[in-house]
Amino acid sequence: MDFDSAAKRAEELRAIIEYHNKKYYENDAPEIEDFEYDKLLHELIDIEELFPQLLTADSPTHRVGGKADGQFEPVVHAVPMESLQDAFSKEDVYSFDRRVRDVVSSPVYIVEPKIDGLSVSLEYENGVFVRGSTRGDGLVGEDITANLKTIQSIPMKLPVALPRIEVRGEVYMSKNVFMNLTAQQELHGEKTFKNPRNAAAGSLRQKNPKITRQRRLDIFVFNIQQIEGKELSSHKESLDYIKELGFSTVPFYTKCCSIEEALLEIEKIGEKRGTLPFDIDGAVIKVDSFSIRQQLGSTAKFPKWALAFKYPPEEKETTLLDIEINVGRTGVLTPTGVFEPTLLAGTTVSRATLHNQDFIDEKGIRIGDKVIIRKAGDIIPEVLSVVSHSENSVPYVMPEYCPSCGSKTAREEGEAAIRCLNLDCPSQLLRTLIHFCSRDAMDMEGFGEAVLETLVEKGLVKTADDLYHLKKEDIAAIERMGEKSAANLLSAAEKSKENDLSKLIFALGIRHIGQKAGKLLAEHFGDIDSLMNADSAAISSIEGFGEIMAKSVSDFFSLVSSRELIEKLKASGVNMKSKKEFIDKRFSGLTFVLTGTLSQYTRNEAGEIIERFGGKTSSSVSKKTSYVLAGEDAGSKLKKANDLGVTVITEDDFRKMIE
Ligand code: 0OX
Repeated sequence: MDFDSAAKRAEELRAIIEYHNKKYYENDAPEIEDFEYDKLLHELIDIEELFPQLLTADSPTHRVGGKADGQFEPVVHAVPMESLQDAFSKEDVYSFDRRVRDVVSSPVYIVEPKIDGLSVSLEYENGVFVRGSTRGDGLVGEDITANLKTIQSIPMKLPVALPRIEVRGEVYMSKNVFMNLTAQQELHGEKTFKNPRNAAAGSLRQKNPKITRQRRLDIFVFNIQQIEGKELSSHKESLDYIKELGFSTVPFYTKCCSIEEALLEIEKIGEKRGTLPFDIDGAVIKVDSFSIRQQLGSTAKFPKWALAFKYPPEEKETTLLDIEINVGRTGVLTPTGVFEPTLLAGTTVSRATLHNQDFIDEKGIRIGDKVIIRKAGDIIPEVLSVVSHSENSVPYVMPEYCPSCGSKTAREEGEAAIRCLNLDCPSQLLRTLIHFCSRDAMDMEGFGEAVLETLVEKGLVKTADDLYHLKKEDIAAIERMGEKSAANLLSAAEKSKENDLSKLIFALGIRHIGQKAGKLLAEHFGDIDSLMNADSAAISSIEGFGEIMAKSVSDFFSLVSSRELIEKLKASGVNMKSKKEFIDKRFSGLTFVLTGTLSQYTRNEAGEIIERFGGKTSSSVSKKTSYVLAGEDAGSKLKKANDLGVTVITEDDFRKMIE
């Protein structure tokens, strides 16, 4: 490479790396795999080594991590949290060993997995946890003590009251927790995290520790940064000691007496990789003896006594046999690639989402293609690229008609998704029911996906209301469902009738309306009728509601099918009122008489609204009557009101009074 092209490439690499740094460290939303990022960084390091005159003071190769972004209090690390030098080949490992052996003749190494999470420091004084912080740029991190306290495996008090100890570990989210979180987020139409590492990062940097607690993070501790009150002379000894203190230490750390042994251990960890319940992105080799570590010292960026061997993400070639279309709860058609089953990073992969038409077009994916697949963040399989098309193949186009109900599909402007517009589409029904019964919605225990699928297949459930009319014998007839389970389901359905209105609103699965919005609507309107009759402007006046949410609610209730469902649920005895005390008592001390035929409310409904606002209703008109609400064909009561000079109001007047 000549100087000019090296200079050009270095400039380009710096711009690309800075862009991805921002995405990774500050937005928790990386666009490329760590492995690809590392390769870019190493390409730049190589150029800077070859042409030192190209090195700039602000080169990303000088930085070890992200900048603290000021959301939390800064913490200056007493002992810098160094990063690790990366190795991508056996050759890199051998040259590390040679550098170590320049200083010591037969080094002992410890090999441990490199957990793919976020490095944190935990400080204890007199055996009590006093502060926890992120690594930040290695010198200054952020105080996240409150969030770290939600992690069960971090001891708040140590069995030995050491005057001072600071340990370093990696906070991670297990693959299982990540899958459940993703499923929940998808169900609620929320944005999902790309991988467990990003989910852990997003959860750890929450301003509200309650959210962090729900995310069930965990930690592996792998280093003592500083300690007073105990002498330790090696890494192995220190890991054994912190285990004794009650920390969850990095698993299967192994002593290796030569670099060959260390390489074998790295290979062993690599083989386990796909089957572990947490993500690892490599293995770390560390010199065991602290005195030799001291002799070796550090460069400006990393210790010379440790090396991170990075495993490449496993990639495999397979054949795309078919593209299946699933219709989601909101009617979105999602294409799923079906592959020749292939063993990849510990599990057999036969399906992967192809996201949408844009993704398919960008990659040029066609049925019959030879494709390269890999697991993003080692969990979710994805198509990386197309190797070749099969003979006579044609570009894939998403269906114009819904594969489930045959209705026309459409792509909304500015959206990547294609939707089925038919709200009664049966595919949407199952998703709708799963959501309706879920814990945060109507919380109907036992009505899981499999049970609901059978109930829908057998034609026993066509709307959410049918769940309240199931008969014990219908349920008991389902395979593996005994009388007892059937009884449990019926009682779960019965119990859910008492739920607060907010849960019902959320359960209806209105687009853009999550749990919190459901609560706000319930508290603001008090009952379902007031909400159903509210127009978009009244809804958007609620704090926290924008026009899109408001329109979504009014669109939903303008559909005959939605209103019918509400009426049916009402008739089945489902609670339609907010249990939160209604504080607006604008009709306090007023008495209303209702007469004639009302068109917008039943008499009962109007009466309930008046009472909720603190007013009273009476059946006869007197001088004490405050208002007569007169509908069509009002007779004697209207006349009496006029005779006594009592104010007569129309339904429209009434609507304005309660708005
Ligand atoms: C990990 C991990 C990270 C200690 C001193 C320099 C690097 N992600 O699992 N870092 C280290 O070592 C530090 N060890 C690990 N296992």
